[in-house]
Amino acid sequence: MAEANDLEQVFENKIDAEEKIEPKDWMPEGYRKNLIRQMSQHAHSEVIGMQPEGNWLTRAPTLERKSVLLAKIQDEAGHGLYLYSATETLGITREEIVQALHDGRAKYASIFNYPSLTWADIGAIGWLVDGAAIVNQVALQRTSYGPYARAMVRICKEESFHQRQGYESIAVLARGSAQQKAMAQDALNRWWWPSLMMFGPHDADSAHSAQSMLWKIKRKSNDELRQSFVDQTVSQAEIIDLEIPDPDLKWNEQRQHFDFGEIDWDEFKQVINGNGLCNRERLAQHKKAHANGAWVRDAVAAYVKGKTGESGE
Ligand code: BYC
Repeated sequence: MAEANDLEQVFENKIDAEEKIEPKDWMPEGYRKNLIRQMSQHAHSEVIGMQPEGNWLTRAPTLERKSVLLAKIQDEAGHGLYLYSATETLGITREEIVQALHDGRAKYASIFNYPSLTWADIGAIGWLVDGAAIVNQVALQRTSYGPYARAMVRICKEESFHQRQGYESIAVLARGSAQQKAMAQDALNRWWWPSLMMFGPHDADSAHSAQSMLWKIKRKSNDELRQSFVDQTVSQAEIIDLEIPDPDLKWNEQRQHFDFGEIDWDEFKQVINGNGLCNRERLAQHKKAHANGAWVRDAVAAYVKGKTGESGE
Protein backbone atom coordinates (compact mmCIF):
# COMPACT_ATOMS: atom_id res chain seq x y z
CA MET A 1 0.00 0.00 0.00
CA ALA A 2 2.86 2.33 0.98
CA GLU A 3 4.41 1.50 -2.38
CA ALA A 4 1.26 2.55 -4.26
CA ASN A 5 1.19 5.83 -2.35
CA ASP A 6 4.85 6.44 -3.23
CA LEU A 7 4.17 5.84 -6.91
CA GLU A 8 1.23 8.20 -6.82
CA GLN A 9 3.38 10.83 -5.10
CA VAL A 10 6.11 10.54 -7.75
CA PHE A 11 3.44 10.96 -10.44
CA GLU A 12 1.92 14.01 -8.70
CA ASN A 13 5.36 15.57 -8.21
CA LYS A 14 6.09 15.22 -11.91
CA ILE A 15 2.78 16.83 -12.84
CA ASP A 16 3.46 19.70 -10.40
CA ALA A 17 6.98 20.19 -11.76
CA GLU A 18 5.72 20.31 -15.38
CA GLU A 19 7.70 17.16 -16.21
CA LYS A 20 6.22 14.91 -18.86
CA ILE A 21 4.76 11.52 -17.97
CA GLU A 22 6.33 8.91 -20.24
CA PRO A 23 4.95 5.50 -21.31
CA LYS A 24 7.05 3.46 -18.85
CA ASP A 25 6.24 5.72 -15.88
CA TRP A 26 3.66 4.61 -13.35
CA MET A 27 0.39 6.46 -13.84
CA PRO A 28 -3.06 6.24 -12.22
CA GLU A 29 -5.47 4.01 -14.11
CA GLY A 30 -7.88 6.94 -14.50
CA TYR A 31 -5.16 9.06 -16.12
CA ARG A 32 -4.34 6.27 -18.57
CA LYS A 33 -7.99 5.65 -19.45
CA ASN A 34 -8.78 9.34 -19.87
CA LEU A 35 -5.81 9.77 -22.18
CA ILE A 36 -6.76 6.74 -24.26
CA ARG A 37 -10.26 8.21 -24.59
CA GLN A 38 -9.18 11.70 -25.62
CA MET A 39 -6.19 10.72 -27.78
CA SER A 40 -7.97 7.95 -29.66
CA GLN A 41 -10.93 10.27 -30.32
CA HIS A 42 -8.50 12.89 -31.51
CA ALA A 43 -6.91 10.34 -33.88
CA HIS A 44 -10.32 9.25 -35.18
CA SER A 45 -11.20 12.91 -35.82
CA GLU A 46 -8.14 13.37 -37.99
CA VAL A 47 -8.96 10.27 -40.03
CA ILE A 48 -12.72 10.78 -40.35
CA GLY A 49 -11.98 14.44 -41.14
CA MET A 50 -10.47 13.33 -44.43
CA GLN A 51 -13.93 12.40 -45.73
CA PRO A 52 -15.63 15.81 -46.15
CA GLU A 53 -12.48 17.11 -47.86
CA GLY A 54 -12.01 14.00 -49.99
CA ASN A 55 -15.50 14.67 -51.36
CA TRP A 56 -14.07 17.60 -53.37
CA LEU A 57 -10.79 16.10 -54.57
CA THR A 58 -12.11 15.14 -58.00
CA ARG A 59 -13.90 18.47 -58.40
CA ALA A 60 -11.25 20.95 -57.25
CA PRO A 61 -11.37 23.97 -59.59
CA THR A 62 -7.69 23.89 -60.65
CA LEU A 63 -4.80 21.43 -60.66
CA GLU A 64 -3.03 23.56 -58.05
CA ARG A 65 -6.02 23.57 -55.69
CA LYS A 66 -6.33 19.82 -56.20
CA SER A 67 -2.71 19.10 -55.32
CA VAL A 68 -2.86 21.34 -52.25
CA LEU A 69 -6.05 19.61 -51.08
CA LEU A 70 -4.53 16.19 -51.68
CA ALA A 71 -1.46 17.13 -49.64
CA LYS A 72 -3.64 18.46 -46.84
CA ILE A 73 -5.72 15.28 -46.69
CA GLN A 74 -2.52 13.21 -46.59
CA ASP A 75 -1.33 15.37 -43.69
CA GLU A 76 -4.53 14.56 -41.80
CA ALA A 77 -3.89 10.84 -42.31
CA GLY A 78 -0.38 11.39 -40.94
CA HIS A 79 -1.79 13.19 -37.88
CA GLY A 80 -4.08 10.22 -37.28
CA LEU A 81 -1.10 7.88 -37.46
CA TYR A 82 1.03 9.87 -34.98
CA LEU A 83 -1.90 9.96 -32.61
CA TYR A 84 -2.75 6.26 -32.96
CA SER A 85 0.90 5.40 -32.29
CA ALA A 86 1.00 7.73 -29.29
CA THR A 87 -2.21 6.13 -27.96
CA GLU A 88 -0.73 2.63 -28.37
CA THR A 89 2.05 3.59 -25.93
CA LEU A 90 -0.67 3.49 -23.26
CA GLY A 91 -1.07 -0.26 -23.68
CA ILE A 92 -3.98 -0.56 -26.09
CA THR A 93 -3.75 -2.03 -29.58
CA ARG A 94 -4.67 -0.30 -32.83
CA GLU A 95 -7.29 -3.01 -33.42
CA GLU A 96 -9.00 -2.25 -30.11
CA ILE A 97 -8.93 1.48 -30.82
CA VAL A 98 -10.50 1.10 -34.26
CA GLN A 99 -13.04 -1.42 -32.97
CA ALA A 100 -14.24 1.14 -30.40
CA LEU A 101 -14.88 3.59 -33.24
CA HIS A 102 -16.74 0.99 -35.27
CA ASP A 103 -18.85 -0.06 -32.28
CA GLY A 104 -19.81 3.55 -31.56
CA ARG A 105 -18.01 3.49 -28.18
CA ALA A 106 -15.46 6.10 -29.29
CA LYS A 107 -16.48 9.47 -30.65
CA TYR A 108 -14.81 11.75 -33.18
CA ALA A 109 -15.15 15.51 -33.65
CA SER A 110 -18.79 16.46 -34.23
CA ILE A 111 -17.85 18.84 -37.05
CA PHE A 112 -17.13 16.02 -39.47
CA ASN A 113 -20.76 14.96 -39.43
CA TYR A 114 -21.72 17.96 -41.53
CA PRO A 115 -21.70 17.72 -45.33
CA SER A 116 -19.29 19.64 -47.60
CA LEU A 117 -21.79 20.93 -50.15
CA THR A 118 -19.76 23.35 -52.27
CA TRP A 119 -16.13 24.10 -53.11
CA ALA A 120 -16.31 27.06 -50.70
CA ASP A 121 -16.77 24.55 -47.87
CA ILE A 122 -13.21 23.37 -48.45
CA GLY A 123 -11.95 26.89 -47.79
CA ALA A 124 -14.24 27.16 -44.76
CA ILE A 125 -12.98 23.85 -43.34
CA GLY A 126 -9.36 24.98 -43.61
CA TRP A 127 -10.07 28.43 -42.22
CA LEU A 128 -12.53 27.56 -39.44
CA VAL A 129 -12.12 23.87 -38.65
CA ASP A 130 -8.32 23.80 -38.79
CA GLY A 131 -8.41 27.24 -37.16
CA ALA A 132 -10.43 25.89 -34.24
CA ALA A 133 -8.34 22.73 -34.07
CA ILE A 134 -5.11 24.67 -33.87
CA VAL A 135 -6.31 26.88 -31.00
CA ASN A 136 -6.96 23.68 -29.07
CA GLN A 137 -3.82 21.90 -30.23
CA VAL A 138 -1.42 24.74 -29.41
CA ALA A 139 -2.57 24.36 -25.79
CA LEU A 140 -2.21 20.57 -26.05
CA GLN A 141 1.49 20.93 -26.93
CA ARG A 142 1.90 21.44 -23.17
CA THR A 143 -0.20 18.40 -22.22
CA SER A 144 1.38 16.29 -19.47
CA TYR A 145 1.73 13.05 -21.45
CA GLY A 146 5.02 13.13 -23.40
CA PRO A 147 4.05 11.23 -26.58
CA TYR A 148 0.83 13.29 -26.96
CA ALA A 149 2.66 16.59 -26.42
CA ARG A 150 5.35 15.70 -28.96
CA ALA A 151 2.81 14.60 -31.56
CA MET A 152 1.06 17.95 -31.09
CA VAL A 153 4.20 19.97 -31.82
CA ARG A 154 4.48 18.43 -35.25
CA ILE A 155 0.75 18.50 -35.94
CA CYS A 156 0.51 22.20 -35.05
CA LYS A 157 3.13 23.12 -37.62
CA GLU A 158 1.12 21.46 -40.36
CA GLU A 159 -2.24 22.62 -39.05
CA SER A 160 -1.26 26.29 -39.09
CA PHE A 161 -0.37 25.92 -42.78
CA HIS A 162 -3.75 24.25 -43.37
CA GLN A 163 -5.53 27.15 -41.72
CA ARG A 164 -3.73 29.67 -43.91
CA GLN A 165 -4.41 27.81 -47.14
CA GLY A 166 -8.11 27.56 -46.22
CA TYR A 167 -8.30 31.25 -45.43
CA GLU A 168 -6.54 32.15 -48.68
CA SER A 169 -8.88 29.88 -50.63
CA ILE A 170 -12.06 31.39 -49.16
CA ALA A 171 -10.62 34.93 -49.47
CA VAL A 172 -10.23 34.37 -53.23
CA LEU A 173 -13.92 33.42 -53.46
CA ALA A 174 -14.96 36.36 -51.27
CA ARG A 175 -13.14 38.71 -53.66
CA GLY A 176 -14.60 36.99 -56.73
CA SER A 177 -17.93 37.31 -58.55
CA ALA A 178 -21.16 37.97 -56.65
CA GLN A 179 -21.97 34.29 -56.96
CA GLN A 180 -18.58 33.23 -55.58
CA LYS A 181 -18.90 35.66 -52.69
CA ALA A 182 -22.36 34.28 -51.91
CA MET A 183 -20.89 30.77 -51.87
CA ALA A 184 -18.21 31.88 -49.40
CA GLN A 185 -20.80 33.54 -47.15
CA ASP A 186 -23.05 30.47 -47.31
CA ALA A 187 -20.12 28.25 -46.29
CA LEU A 188 -19.35 30.54 -43.33
CA ASN A 189 -23.04 30.48 -42.35
CA ARG A 190 -23.10 26.69 -42.28
CA TRP A 191 -19.71 26.03 -40.68
CA TRP A 192 -19.57 28.77 -38.03
CA TRP A 193 -21.71 27.21 -35.32
CA PRO A 194 -20.42 23.64 -35.79
CA SER A 195 -16.89 25.09 -35.48
CA LEU A 196 -17.77 26.59 -32.10
CA MET A 197 -19.13 23.19 -31.04
CA MET A 198 -15.71 21.63 -31.67
CA PHE A 199 -14.58 22.94 -28.27
CA GLY A 200 -17.14 20.79 -26.48
CA PRO A 201 -19.76 21.64 -23.84
CA HIS A 202 -19.54 24.65 -21.52
CA ASP A 203 -17.01 24.12 -18.72
CA ALA A 204 -19.80 23.65 -16.18
CA ASP A 205 -21.25 20.78 -18.26
CA SER A 206 -17.95 19.17 -19.26
CA ALA A 207 -17.72 15.70 -17.71
CA HIS A 208 -13.96 15.30 -18.00
CA SER A 209 -12.57 18.82 -17.74
CA ALA A 210 -12.04 19.21 -14.00
CA GLN A 211 -9.96 16.03 -13.68
CA SER A 212 -8.20 16.58 -17.02
CA MET A 213 -7.14 20.07 -15.91
CA LEU A 214 -5.81 18.74 -12.58
CA TRP A 215 -3.76 16.13 -14.43
CA LYS A 216 -2.71 18.80 -16.95
CA ILE A 217 -3.99 16.69 -19.83
CA LYS A 218 -6.00 19.78 -20.75
CA ARG A 219 -4.27 23.11 -20.21
CA LYS A 220 -7.13 25.41 -21.13
CA SER A 221 -10.84 24.89 -20.65
CA ASN A 222 -13.40 24.36 -23.42
CA ASP A 223 -14.86 27.87 -22.94
CA GLU A 224 -11.46 29.58 -22.78
CA LEU A 225 -10.41 27.98 -26.05
CA ARG A 226 -13.73 28.77 -27.74
CA GLN A 227 -13.37 32.43 -26.69
CA SER A 228 -9.82 32.62 -28.14
CA PHE A 229 -11.10 31.19 -31.42
CA VAL A 230 -13.95 33.71 -31.66
CA ASP A 231 -11.65 36.61 -30.77
CA GLN A 232 -9.12 35.73 -33.45
CA THR A 233 -11.62 34.87 -36.18
CA VAL A 234 -13.85 37.96 -36.11
CA SER A 235 -11.22 40.25 -37.63
CA GLN A 236 -10.30 37.59 -40.21
CA ALA A 237 -13.92 37.60 -41.40
CA GLU A 238 -13.94 41.40 -41.51
CA ILE A 239 -10.81 41.53 -43.66
CA ILE A 240 -12.44 39.40 -46.34
CA ASP A 241 -15.78 41.18 -45.92
CA LEU A 242 -17.80 38.18 -44.77
CA GLU A 243 -20.32 38.33 -41.98
CA ILE A 244 -20.28 35.95 -39.03
CA PRO A 245 -23.84 34.61 -38.68
CA ASP A 246 -24.39 35.69 -35.09
CA PRO A 247 -26.56 38.73 -34.25
CA ASP A 248 -25.26 38.65 -30.66
CA LEU A 249 -21.60 38.95 -31.65
CA LYS A 250 -20.31 42.16 -30.07
CA TRP A 251 -17.05 43.50 -28.64
CA ASN A 252 -17.22 43.71 -24.86
CA GLU A 253 -14.98 46.57 -23.74
CA GLN A 254 -15.05 45.47 -20.14
CA ARG A 255 -14.09 41.84 -20.79
CA GLN A 256 -11.80 42.74 -23.69
CA HIS A 257 -13.35 39.83 -25.57
CA PHE A 258 -16.19 39.33 -28.03
CA ASP A 259 -19.53 38.30 -26.60
CA PHE A 260 -21.32 35.77 -28.79
CA GLY A 261 -24.63 33.93 -29.01
CA GLU A 262 -25.56 30.59 -27.47
CA ILE A 263 -24.75 27.39 -29.29
CA ASP A 264 -27.63 25.06 -30.13
CA TRP A 265 -26.71 22.40 -27.58
CA ASP A 266 -29.56 20.11 -28.65
CA GLU A 267 -28.04 19.93 -32.09
CA PHE A 268 -24.61 19.25 -30.54
CA LYS A 269 -26.01 16.39 -28.46
CA GLN A 270 -27.79 14.89 -31.44
CA VAL A 271 -24.59 14.97 -33.49
CA ILE A 272 -22.30 13.48 -30.84
CA ASN A 273 -24.85 10.75 -30.16
CA GLY A 274 -24.81 9.55 -33.75
CA ASN A 275 -27.72 11.48 -35.24
CA GLY A 276 -25.98 14.19 -37.25
CA LEU A 277 -26.49 14.62 -40.98
CA CYS A 278 -23.54 12.40 -41.95
CA ASN A 279 -22.77 10.18 -38.92
CA ARG A 280 -23.96 6.99 -40.56
CA GLU A 281 -22.27 7.75 -43.87
CA ARG A 282 -18.93 8.61 -42.21
CA LEU A 283 -18.84 5.45 -40.13
CA ALA A 284 -19.95 3.23 -43.02
CA GLN A 285 -17.21 4.71 -45.22
CA HIS A 286 -14.58 4.12 -42.52
CA LYS A 287 -15.67 0.51 -42.05
CA LYS A 288 -15.57 -0.08 -45.80
CA ALA A 289 -12.09 1.45 -46.18
CA HIS A 290 -10.85 -0.54 -43.18
CA ALA A 291 -12.17 -3.79 -44.65
CA ASN A 292 -10.65 -2.96 -48.04
CA GLY A 293 -7.27 -2.43 -46.36
CA ALA A 294 -7.27 -5.81 -44.61
CA TRP A 295 -5.04 -7.40 -47.27
CA VAL A 296 -2.40 -4.70 -46.74
CA ARG A 297 -2.33 -5.33 -42.99
CA ASP A 298 -2.16 -9.11 -43.63
CA ALA A 299 0.68 -8.65 -46.13
CA VAL A 300 2.69 -6.49 -43.72
CA ALA A 301 2.14 -8.98 -40.88
CA ALA A 302 3.26 -11.86 -43.13
CA TYR A 303 6.34 -9.91 -44.26
CA VAL A 304 7.36 -9.08 -40.69
CA LYS A 305 6.79 -12.68 -39.66
CA GLY A 306 8.94 -13.92 -42.53
CA LYS A 307 11.76 -11.54 -41.59
CA THR A 308 11.73 -11.88 -37.83
CA GLY A 309 9.63 -14.86 -36.91
CA GLU A 310 7.43 -12.48 -34.89
CA SER A 311 3.74 -12.10 -35.57
CA GLY A 312 4.06 -8.48 -36.75
CA GLU A 313 0.61 -7.64 -35.38
N1 BYC B 1 -17.24 16.34 -30.88
O1 BYC B 1 -16.11 16.35 -20.90
P1 BYC B 1 -15.95 16.90 -22.28
C1 BYC B 1 -8.71 18.29 -37.28
C2 BYC B 1 -17.61 14.66 -26.09
S1 BYC B 1 -9.28 17.10 -36.20
C3 BYC B 1 -17.49 15.10 -30.44
O2 BYC B 1 -15.79 18.38 -22.39
P2 BYC B 1 -13.23 16.48 -23.08
C4 BYC B 1 -8.98 18.15 -38.71
C5 BYC B 1 -16.42 14.19 -25.27
O3 BYC B 1 -15.59 13.34 -26.03
C6 BYC B 1 -8.85 17.70 -34.59
N2 BYC B 1 -17.53 14.78 -29.13
O4 BYC B 1 -14.77 16.13 -23.01
C7 BYC B 1 -8.99 16.92 -39.31
C8 BYC B 1 -17.12 13.52 -24.11
O5 BYC B 1 -17.64 12.26 -24.53
P3 BYC B 1 -16.99 10.83 -24.01
C9 BYC B 1 -9.86 17.39 -33.55
C10 BYC B 1 -17.29 15.78 -28.26
O6 BYC B 1 -12.55 15.36 -23.76
C11 BYC B 1 -9.31 16.81 -40.66
C12 BYC B 1 -18.33 14.41 -23.89
O7 BYC B 1 -18.58 15.05 -25.13
N3 BYC B 1 -9.36 17.86 -32.27
O8 BYC B 1 -8.11 19.20 -36.85
O9 BYC B 1 -12.71 16.90 -21.73
C13 BYC B 1 -9.58 17.93 -41.43
C14 BYC B 1 -18.13 15.43 -22.80
O10 BYC B 1 -17.21 16.46 -23.18
C15 BYC B 1 -17.00 17.08 -28.65
C16 BYC B 1 -9.42 17.13 -31.15
O11 BYC B 1 -9.90 16.04 -31.15
C17 BYC B 1 -16.99 17.36 -30.03
N4 BYC B 1 -16.75 18.58 -30.52
O12 BYC B 1 -13.15 17.79 -24.02
C18 BYC B 1 -9.53 19.18 -40.83
C19 BYC B 1 -8.83 17.76 -29.91
N5 BYC B 1 -16.83 17.84 -27.55
O13 BYC B 1 -15.55 10.81 -24.49
C20 BYC B 1 -9.20 19.31 -39.49
C21 BYC B 1 -8.59 16.80 -28.77
C22 BYC B 1 -17.00 17.04 -26.51
O14 BYC B 1 -17.08 10.85 -22.52
N6 BYC B 1 -9.71 16.68 -27.88
N7 BYC B 1 -17.30 15.80 -26.92
O15 BYC B 1 -17.83 9.79 -24.68
C23 BYC B 1 -10.01 17.59 -26.93
O16 BYC B 1 -9.33 18.60 -26.76
C24 BYC B 1 -11.17 17.30 -26.01
O17 BYC B 1 -11.48 15.92 -26.10
C25 BYC B 1 -12.43 18.17 -26.31
C26 BYC B 1 -13.57 17.72 -25.36
C27 BYC B 1 -12.14 19.63 -26.04
C28 BYC B 1 -12.91 17.97 -27.75
